[in-house]
Amino acid sequence: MTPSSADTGFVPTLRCGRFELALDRPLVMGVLNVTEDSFSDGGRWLDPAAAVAQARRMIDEGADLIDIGAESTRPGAPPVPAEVEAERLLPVLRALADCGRPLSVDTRKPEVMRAVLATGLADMINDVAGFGTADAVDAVRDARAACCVMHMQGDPLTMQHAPAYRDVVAEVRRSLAARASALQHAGVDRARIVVDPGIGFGKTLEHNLALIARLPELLGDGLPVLIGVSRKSMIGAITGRDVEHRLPGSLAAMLASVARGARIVRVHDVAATRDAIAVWAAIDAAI
Ligand code: HH2
Repeated sequence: MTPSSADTGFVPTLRCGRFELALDRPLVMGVLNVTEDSFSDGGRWLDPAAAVAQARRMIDEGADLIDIGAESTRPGAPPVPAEVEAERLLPVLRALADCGRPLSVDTRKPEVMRAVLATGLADMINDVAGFGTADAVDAVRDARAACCVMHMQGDPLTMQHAPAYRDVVAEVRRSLAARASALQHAGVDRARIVVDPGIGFGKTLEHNLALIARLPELLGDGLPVLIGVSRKSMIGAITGRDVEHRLPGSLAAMLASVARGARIVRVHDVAATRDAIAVWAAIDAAI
């Protein structure tokens, strides 16, 4: 069951750059990694023409948004210089200007945020570091883009060394609420903010499972929740499957999240995700 807006008090629409997104059904965000080394598809979409074709394929399959990233955040990933990141992102953004879907940019560097926002084509900034610096907040405050505030303990180089929490759900919730209020304090409209518990970012399998199982607690602050479980190592840990064979497990975790109130799901396999949500929604509507 999806908690209604009356139950949770969250904002039913998201202001997202050139778009206003109704959050009355789960939205599918297709992942486009313009990288050499992403954990599941590194190198496949590094060529701008291949990246644009993949984005258009995901749109044909029913993606509601496209999330474009040019730096892998898998555990241990080496940082990509800001200029390289921007050089990878800008041609793809420009080529997708007329694609009819909001374009999200997955970056944690304020200079990259500024470069993509200057084009007017970045409808969301997805910061896996959760806008934790004054510079990142400053980069987005006067824009129209939505802000996805993700929780990460540590940074990608070291985050999986020994993640530790007393109560992971309470701590993630508190941290996301604090970052969201810092953004609002700086002038970002609340209707531009989504939060994400950051599955796999400085978390053990048990932490990830608790965050999904207790996702309704994250809705308590009234902000829409985005979640990414697609192909992640938690799916591999449970099923024993390598990264190419994690779709069934990913769909199960995605549906468990949607059933607990997630409003945007970040996925690599758009068509399969749309089908799974359609079946879940049909059953949910029959109650
Ligand atoms: N996961 C990844 C990257 N960005 N952003 C948000 N908001 N939530 C997530 O769960 C999330 C994210 C990791 O997945 P992927 O982009 O496929 O891999 P890589 O970081 O190796 O490029």
